[in-house]
Amino acid sequence: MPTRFGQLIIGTPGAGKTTYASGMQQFLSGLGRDVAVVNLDPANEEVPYEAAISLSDLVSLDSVMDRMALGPNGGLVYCMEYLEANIDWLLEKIDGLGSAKYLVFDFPGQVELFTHCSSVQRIMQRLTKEDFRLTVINLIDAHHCSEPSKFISASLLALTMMVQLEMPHINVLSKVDLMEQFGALPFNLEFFMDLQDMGRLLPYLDAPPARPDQGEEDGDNAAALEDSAAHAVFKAKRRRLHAAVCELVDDYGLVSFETLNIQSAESVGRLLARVDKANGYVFGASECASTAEAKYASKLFSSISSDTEMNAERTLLVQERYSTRLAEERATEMPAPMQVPQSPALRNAVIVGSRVALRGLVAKPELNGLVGVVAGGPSAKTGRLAVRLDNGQGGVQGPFQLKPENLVSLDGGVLGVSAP
Ligand SMILES: Nc1nc2c(ncn2[C@@H]2O[C@H](COP(=O)(O)OP(=O)(O)O)[C@@H](O)[C@H]2O)c(=O)[nH]1
Ligand SMILES: [Mg+2]
Repeated sequence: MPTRFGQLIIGTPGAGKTTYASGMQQFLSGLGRDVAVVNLDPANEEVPYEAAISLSDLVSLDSVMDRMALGPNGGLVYCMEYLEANIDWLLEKIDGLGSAKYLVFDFPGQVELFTHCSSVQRIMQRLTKEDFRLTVINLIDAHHCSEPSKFISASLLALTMMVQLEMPHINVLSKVDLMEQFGALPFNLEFFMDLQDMGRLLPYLDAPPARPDQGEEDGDNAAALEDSAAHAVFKAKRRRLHAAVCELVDDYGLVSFETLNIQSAESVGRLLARVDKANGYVFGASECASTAEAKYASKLFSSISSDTEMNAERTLLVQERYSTRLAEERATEMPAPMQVPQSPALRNAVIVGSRVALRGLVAKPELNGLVGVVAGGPSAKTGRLAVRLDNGQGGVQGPFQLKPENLVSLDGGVLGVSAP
């Protein structure tokens, strides 16, 4: 059998694993990649995707719970141990799917399976031994960002899973499209994605979530209400515990987060580009896009993957899209749209050759986030600039005629403004 590639989807219950498996299946099929979803959650009875293999065909959670007198969590641990003991069943089923399948494994959400019990780890190791190149996708509901203590514990959990599973691993904040509803976050999304210094969350542990620049008025009121001596002791201990956890996570320096809105093809494509890089995906024969739809999808994906390397850019775009309120508050810190110099002599000198990213396009939203080079302009008639976009394969597409306000300079600073 040739090397096979795929993703292992894990995360707490409700984080969006099954929805992700379904969305990723659709995206990959659109790309022309031959994909199969393996449902390893025996409690997942109704799934939105077509499962090529279901663990419930091997073992029934209900009968395990009945016969062994176990609750749902114990039952799931038993099912995973049973799968480990019968791993040949899984391998035969996978072999039966053919050699070129890209596999998406939808796991149960019970965290003890990934932190305390070793069966899942051994199942993953066995698959790796059989020449599967798999990346773990750990989904964490972005809602955790709105409460520092929840986020700190989710980060500790992510670290524990990374250390326990020893696989290529990507942590993902899911449902970022709902971020606006969580209220103001203590820090910008960038902070939660890069996670350079988690200890900065500690001052917000006892206060209701608030931005650093909003003062601590609300926190002071809450503290005044509850400031009994016993509560103060509890708070001090709780703070020390959280400080120790933050230090531990920071010391390992392993945890950072990608973001995901499963309804956005661009967001799914960005994540897939990361996964492909993590497991060294080699484009297979099935990847030849034959239909017009597949050609469009693969073009979009190749542009996204070429762009994924630009970390600052990635964070900026996600932040802009899902956290407009924060983005507005920090507008002064963000790169401004390009400004075109008035003098015709300066225009070409300053603008042509500049690297830019596209944003805010309404008629062609699929181009937002792509990067390219200004090839000419601005047109005397329309004021638009000609931009050639990277096609992700070392070539270019375009030129497209774009308004300066839809372009952000990637060369640093605001183009044109500094010109004499
Ligand atoms: N808004 C939004 N909802 C999502 C997203 N991903 C999943 N959900 C919803 O979250 C809920 C739980 O998802 P599910 O896939 O069953 O989670 P699982 O328990 O981890 O498999 C469902 O109602 C999904 O529709 C997302 O990216 N955005
Ligand atoms: Mg599920």
